[in-house]
Amino acid sequence: MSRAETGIVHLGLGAFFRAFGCVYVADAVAASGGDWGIIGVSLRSPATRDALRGQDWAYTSVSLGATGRQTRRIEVLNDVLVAPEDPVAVLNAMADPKVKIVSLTVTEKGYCHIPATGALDADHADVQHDLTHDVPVSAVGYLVRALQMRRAAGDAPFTVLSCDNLPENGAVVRGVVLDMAARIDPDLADWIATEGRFPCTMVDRITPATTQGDIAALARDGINDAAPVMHEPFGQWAIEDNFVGGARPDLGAAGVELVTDVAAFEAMKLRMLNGTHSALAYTGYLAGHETIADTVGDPVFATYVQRLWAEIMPAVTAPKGVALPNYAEALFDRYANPAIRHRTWQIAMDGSQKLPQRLLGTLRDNMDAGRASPCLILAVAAWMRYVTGIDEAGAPIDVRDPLAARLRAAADGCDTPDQVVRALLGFEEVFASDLAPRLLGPVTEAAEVIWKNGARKAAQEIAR
Ligand code: CS2
Repeated sequence: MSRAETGIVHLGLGAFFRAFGCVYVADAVAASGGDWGIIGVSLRSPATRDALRGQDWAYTSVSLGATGRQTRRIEVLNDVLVAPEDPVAVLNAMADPKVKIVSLTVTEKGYCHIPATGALDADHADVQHDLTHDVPVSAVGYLVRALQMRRAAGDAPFTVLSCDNLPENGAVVRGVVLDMAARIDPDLADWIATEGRFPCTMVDRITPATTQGDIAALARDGINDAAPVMHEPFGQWAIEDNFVGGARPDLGAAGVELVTDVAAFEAMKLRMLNGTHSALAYTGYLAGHETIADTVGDPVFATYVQRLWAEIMPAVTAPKGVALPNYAEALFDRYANPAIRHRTWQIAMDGSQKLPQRLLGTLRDNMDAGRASPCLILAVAAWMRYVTGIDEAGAPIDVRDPLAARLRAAADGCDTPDQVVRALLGFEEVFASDLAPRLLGPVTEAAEVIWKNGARKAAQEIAR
């Protein structure tokens, strides 16, 4: 079968989008046709491009169930560009009027926003660069400059489809794009505001990073692929059906839920899945567990995560037709899937960008309603312990976070856990200024237990 012509440019071609969005688009094209081939863009490293080039951009998607695996060849990519090598090629691809959608998985920090507020971080070095150069470096800059080219050519804008784990991700990306555009050319910002479309989405598929061991295991079975993607069988994609000119693949035929309001799905997923993922990542890592499956295989954390859900559910409005306890039950089974080796260290990355939407919003709602949340509080304290950069055995932790150096420096200046808590609550990018004082007492109490007895014992004490 010949490949579909390109209709989508995707920014941030990591394992997640290849295991998720590409598979749905391939299914939609198989069901209903259309020119919805994808040009992938790596914003940093050439590794994926180098691995896929020799295999004509095709790769294997490996679905890992608890009782066996299924492999499938995905042939929906038409090219992979590496932005730092040839940024103009990326802009030209995005400006091509045949491209109707520019989708993004650039992780939370890729939006150059202030996590606690959602506004563009105008002091961000990449933003500063992009405001003064025609050839950008940030994803936001690429969107703005490519939209500027489309407007200058008299073409319609593309739909911007954020697929990152942010609440109202469409509104967030729209906000940062309009803010940057307004600083460059207010008329451009007006045009984008009127003509552009930024549907919100909820994306869900657990996709651990592919390891050399995964590649070798496939090769032993006769599948030679330099860049396969490994993922759980489950997948859920809810999208607000709001595209420029209605132009999109027949995603409904691929099982995507096209809805008028995605907010309830997003809030449920961010708080119940990503919130507990982060809580288990920090506590589990400190307790010496390598993966989420190992962590929930430990009875202490199996109880801890159930208690977390009990704290979170009152702060979640269920989307129509969903029963939250059933959703939690299904999540537990997904976490326990032994075939998915999702490292706590991987999920622990970029906590400063994740905490507000995953844990702190829920905590705020619970505090406002007078509900205690000791398990969520423990998760915040465990994050603080984690970003000190030293684990419970005294060994260094490789903390990956855009604020890692500043967090570490702040913690290094402290002698006691209560000082660490006070110092880290002072990071206003993470903790809104009205929230920090309310968290001080309970987080200090939890931190004292973690520092003294370790995260596992602390979880055991709370989640009895
Ligand atoms: C995880 C997510 O790495 C992380 O922070 O919580 O990537 C999670 O696996 C996905 O959102 C699941 O859909």
